[in-house]
Amino acid sequence: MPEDNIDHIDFKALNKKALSAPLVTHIYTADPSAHYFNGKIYIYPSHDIDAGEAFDDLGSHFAMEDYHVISMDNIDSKAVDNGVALHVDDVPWAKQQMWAPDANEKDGKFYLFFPAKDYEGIFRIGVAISDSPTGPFKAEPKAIEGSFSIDPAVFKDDDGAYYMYFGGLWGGQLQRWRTGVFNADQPESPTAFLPADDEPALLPLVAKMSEDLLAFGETPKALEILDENGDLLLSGDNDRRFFEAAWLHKHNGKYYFSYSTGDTHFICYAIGDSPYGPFIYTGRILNPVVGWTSHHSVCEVEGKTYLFYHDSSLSKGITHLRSVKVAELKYRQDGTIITLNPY
Ligand code: FUB
Repeated sequence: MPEDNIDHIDFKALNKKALSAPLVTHIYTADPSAHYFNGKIYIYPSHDIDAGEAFDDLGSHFAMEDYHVISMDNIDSKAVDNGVALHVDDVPWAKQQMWAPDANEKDGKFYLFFPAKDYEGIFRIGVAISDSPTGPFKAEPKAIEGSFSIDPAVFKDDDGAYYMYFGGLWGGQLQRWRTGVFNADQPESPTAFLPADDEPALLPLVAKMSEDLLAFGETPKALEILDENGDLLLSGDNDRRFFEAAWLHKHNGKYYFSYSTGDTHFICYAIGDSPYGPFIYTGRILNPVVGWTSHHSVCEVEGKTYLFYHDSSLSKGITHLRSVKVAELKYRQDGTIITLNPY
């Protein structure tokens, strides 16, 4: 239910038939990256605010300044806001727009990975460290060397290797890096430099992380998402191609790469045999929510799988004021996922 339809929405009726309610209502939260650390659920969301920026297709209205970590003792318990975990003012290289983060744990330390625009207006990805899953986190002085674009998701594989998945179109600037250097031409255009509709779609990136999780351990590689014939999805295949919100999880030994299709508002998934892919497009996880963006994570808690997602129902459709929700996700025998309808 994209932004232009909200005039016709009866929010009372919609909220009644909603799959789930916002986990917290005292602040707006979005882009939930959920993890199960030491028997508790930790959610690393964006913290949405109304900074008075006008709506545009570059996402200038997403002018977030800090992160709060939300924790839950179990899936039915109250969600607790642990306060400010990191503020943009405490990140030396970042100027604005603290977008979708993720976190992970290694050897008792917790690492928050986050995108923000630097002082040249270029999205980079940074790391901040804490001894606690709820922070506060201390940011590294510089962004990850060679990082660009948005929406980092850091997956730990069973062999102990960590991989970062990232990238996002339009305001996420991925299309500006096609030649390997940032293209600053036509700064107001969200769609300049995208491939033509009949060309392969832009791909998300993956890089194994260094041992200390503070750097890429290798040059990021493109993550191939193929159709049923083994061909790359096309740029004009807006219902299936990658747009933003990368996430990786494993189920029964298979790798599931999931993502948002952006302007068509689906959360889709593709399955592969390696953290590097290739991934075969398989289907939809979540149908469109109220609000323009859709962003999620998949987290296993005590033998059940949950989809953490967001919508703009609490703010009555204001696209940059979103709320994090959770619902159980179920697989069929063949490993495909049963699509959720949010209302
Ligand atoms: O929250 C800002 C941006 O909106 C995220 O980085 C995207 O994934 C979209 O949800």
